[in-house]
Amino acid sequence: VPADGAAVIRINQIGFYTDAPKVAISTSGASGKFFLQTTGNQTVYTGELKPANEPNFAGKPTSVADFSAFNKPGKYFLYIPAVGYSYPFTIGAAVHKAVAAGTIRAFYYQRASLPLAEKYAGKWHRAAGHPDDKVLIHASAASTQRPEGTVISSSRGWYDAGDYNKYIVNSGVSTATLLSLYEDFPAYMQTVHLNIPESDNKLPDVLDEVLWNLRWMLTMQDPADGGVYHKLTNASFDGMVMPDIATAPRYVVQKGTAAALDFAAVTAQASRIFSKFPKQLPGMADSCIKASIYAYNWAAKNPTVIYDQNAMNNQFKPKVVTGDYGDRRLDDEFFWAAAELYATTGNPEYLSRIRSARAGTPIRVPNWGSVSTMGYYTLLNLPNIDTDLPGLKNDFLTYADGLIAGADKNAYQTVMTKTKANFNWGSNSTAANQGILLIKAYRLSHDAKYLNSALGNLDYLLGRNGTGYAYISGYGSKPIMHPHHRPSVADGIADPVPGLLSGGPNPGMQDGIPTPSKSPDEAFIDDARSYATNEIAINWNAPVAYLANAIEALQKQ
Ligand code: 9MR
Repeated sequence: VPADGAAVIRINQIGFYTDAPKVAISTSGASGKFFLQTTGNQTVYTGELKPANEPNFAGKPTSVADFSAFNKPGKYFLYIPAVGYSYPFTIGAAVHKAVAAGTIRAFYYQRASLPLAEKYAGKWHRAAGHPDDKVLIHASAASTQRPEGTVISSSRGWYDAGDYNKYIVNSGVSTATLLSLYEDFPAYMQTVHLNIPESDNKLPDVLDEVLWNLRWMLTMQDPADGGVYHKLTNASFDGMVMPDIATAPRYVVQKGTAAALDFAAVTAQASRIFSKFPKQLPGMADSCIKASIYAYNWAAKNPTVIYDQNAMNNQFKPKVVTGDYGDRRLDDEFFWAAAELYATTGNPEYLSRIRSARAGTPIRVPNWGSVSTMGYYTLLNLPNIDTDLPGLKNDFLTYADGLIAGADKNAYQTVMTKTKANFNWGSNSTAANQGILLIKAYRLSHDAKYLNSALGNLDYLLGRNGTGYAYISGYGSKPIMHPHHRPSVADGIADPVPGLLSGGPNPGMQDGIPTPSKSPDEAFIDDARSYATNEIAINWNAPVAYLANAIEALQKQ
């Protein structure tokens, strides 16, 4: 038996729910029989490999091992005689519970301004980084009340990614995704224990984690006018060092429309959710909705302030060369903010703005720069949505149908592997965000095809893919080991910080690091220098946290 079965057989390395679809892919294109065996090499199921209708992007045929019919819990391997054995996996209930919780715990490891105690962080305990209690107003952000060089305090928050900066646009969409996870599955999220410093209080842990970032976000609003600074950043990226060693000056830079609107959206949503916890968080819901309206009104008065880092650097010193998140299209941000404000306040003025914008605001899988569907998600949860926005449910399900059409034909049998266009910077977050959209479609329709397709994308992220990696650190038999993540590189510990989703295949090679394959879904390298394929980021972890936890929640019903 050849020894490379585990490399050839692409399978969710964690496992399968007892009664859910169970599929593995052989990249050898082998035909003939496959066998499901126990760890004691007893065959419990025999099936026939079927060729996939389409080759993979590299032009190679694959074959499909479908063992959905087998539903006895246990630990198994797949065996294909010409190929060998797969990695082991589990069939049973709650198979993704641990990895799902791990993807939220990952946010704890991203916390700025806090030492990570061994009690919570395990071997990845570390000193606090970035107190951010003496942050400078950058020349681009100077105002009469806060001239250049004014010192403000803006501590807490999550580090954005492999770098140590804090960007409002990206923070907004990440925080909102975790808040939606709670909002959509409150009962299940009560059962998710994260072992974080606040775990003993009366709030669900996911909300405690969100608060670490939300409290930072609130400090990014200029109290004088409601505008929101685009980011809190060094002038340039730190070296690959631990956060407490990274002590370069920190700035808040110019206010912008996208920042104000993403801030307005997430604070409106937070207000709605935290209003349910008045005893635990007195005043929080109130502060959030005030901050939200203040920011929205700033944006309405300043609707076209694009964050253009080059233009800023031509005018102001010091030059800032960290991530820009410079979105040039803002109608979707207006739409999302109006949707959250409408859902929280019921003010019909927001509804009329939503109604007049709707035709020009297509449904699509969201990302940090395209957030209209974040708004649709919230609107679709409203009890009177059929009268507020007639036809929206139908439009949404039509979009979801388009997403899944043909997914069962391609080489890996997932929505993600339908089109090459899915593979750009942060492609794994596309897989996760498609999964969220499909979960929402399932919640609207109760049609299992959407849930199964969402699960297929989780299978994709955990190993049924073009590289054979399980893309979440710390989980699976072949997890990523070298993410572009400063603490994971600098801490001297072999295992990377766990629960982090790698950006994933991206043939763009913006970092100049060659990948072993140029094929879109294989253009990946588990190398810490490869920030274009193997960085981690909060806006990638939040959707996989939603997807994995939602799937766990729905398996229980
Ligand atoms: O996720 C962002 C991606 O969509 C952009 O193409 C890329 C280049 O601008 O930047 C990515 O975001 C990075 C951010 O700018 C800085 N922190 C790390 C982020 C992930 O790579």
